[in-house]
Amino acid sequence: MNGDQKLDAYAQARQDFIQHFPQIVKILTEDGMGHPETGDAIARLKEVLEYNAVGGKYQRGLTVLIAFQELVEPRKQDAASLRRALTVGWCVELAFFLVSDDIMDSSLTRRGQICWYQKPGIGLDAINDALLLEACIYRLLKVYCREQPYYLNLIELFLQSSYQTEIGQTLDLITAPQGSVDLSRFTEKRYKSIVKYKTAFYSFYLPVAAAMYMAGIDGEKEHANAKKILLEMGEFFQIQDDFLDLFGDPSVTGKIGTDIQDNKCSWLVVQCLQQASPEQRKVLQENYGQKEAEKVARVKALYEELNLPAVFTQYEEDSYSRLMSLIERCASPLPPAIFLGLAHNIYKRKK
Ligand code: GPP
Ligand code: MG
Ligand code: MG
Ligand code: MG
Repeated sequence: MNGDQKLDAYAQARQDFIQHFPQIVKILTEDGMGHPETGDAIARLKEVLEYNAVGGKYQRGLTVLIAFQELVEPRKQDAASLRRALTVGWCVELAFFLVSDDIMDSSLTRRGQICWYQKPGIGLDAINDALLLEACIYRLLKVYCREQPYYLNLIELFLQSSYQTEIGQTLDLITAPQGSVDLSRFTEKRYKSIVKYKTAFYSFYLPVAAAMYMAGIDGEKEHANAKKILLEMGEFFQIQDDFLDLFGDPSVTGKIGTDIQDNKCSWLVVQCLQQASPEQRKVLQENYGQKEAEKVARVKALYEELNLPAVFTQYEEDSYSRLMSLIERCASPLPPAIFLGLAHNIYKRKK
């Protein structure tokens, strides 16, 4: 495939993916909608799905579909198999973590709109909405994949990935206690553990691993190799997310950053501490983890003094080369294109 055809393959997959959403909503709501006892709850679920599952990049969900198409022989890609791949993609995309993450991070916007819990009349009821979204994953898997030999593998994969994300969120939260700035907590080592668990498993390993199981690839060695590459990509993806939290354009990222206010162990603060003089460390100590706009601006100015945007650009280059050599070494027996396509989508991203 040349570059243009590759682009077309992505554009086509994206269109198919988005077009499958009404079917997802239908399956999840058709039995309950007219039900005298639960009809009102199902109507709420429909609203939750439509507000929270659409409008993102569909990076995770599309990865399932594209990896599936690359792993399965074309003659075995019948309409029903493709529908299952689309559905599993939507299972990854349901984003139940994002709804609760925004509550925990006191965020204001996501995907260019107000966070669900910030909507008037929603508030902490959003916690239950996130749980409903999680339950939808297993309802969809049951409807579409119950008869498949990989059904149990998929269920275990989703359960395991969710657990790992929750462990990651736990590390993220306990390293960022409200109102207690302790800069010694923000080490590179802690940073790597947080991002591996909160982001890399769910956003990178899960979608590719799901496609592998669907293609009948369930060997430990194959999964371990893919995981090595995907966890590295996930770490880089979260470093970008941390960079964009402060230096991205909210009209492009669709979200207003909160990491400084939230006292987060962000890649930026870890880099800052590695370079800061004792005076600069004091500036950080006095201004980090607080909501006042002047304090946030002071931290940003410190990051700029230390040239962290340039440090990030350099890091991005280095990380890209490391990833390319990792793909050369570990992709086999999977086609490297799966990983190269993903890398292509995330490097130099602005959202
Ligand atoms: C990572 O941190 C986000 C999460 C752990 C939510 C996970 C969602 C998945 C689908 C895995 P973050 O709080 O920096 O994310 P954001 O910047 O998007 O709020
Ligand atoms: Mg967040
Ligand atoms: Mg978070
Ligand atoms: Mg973030």
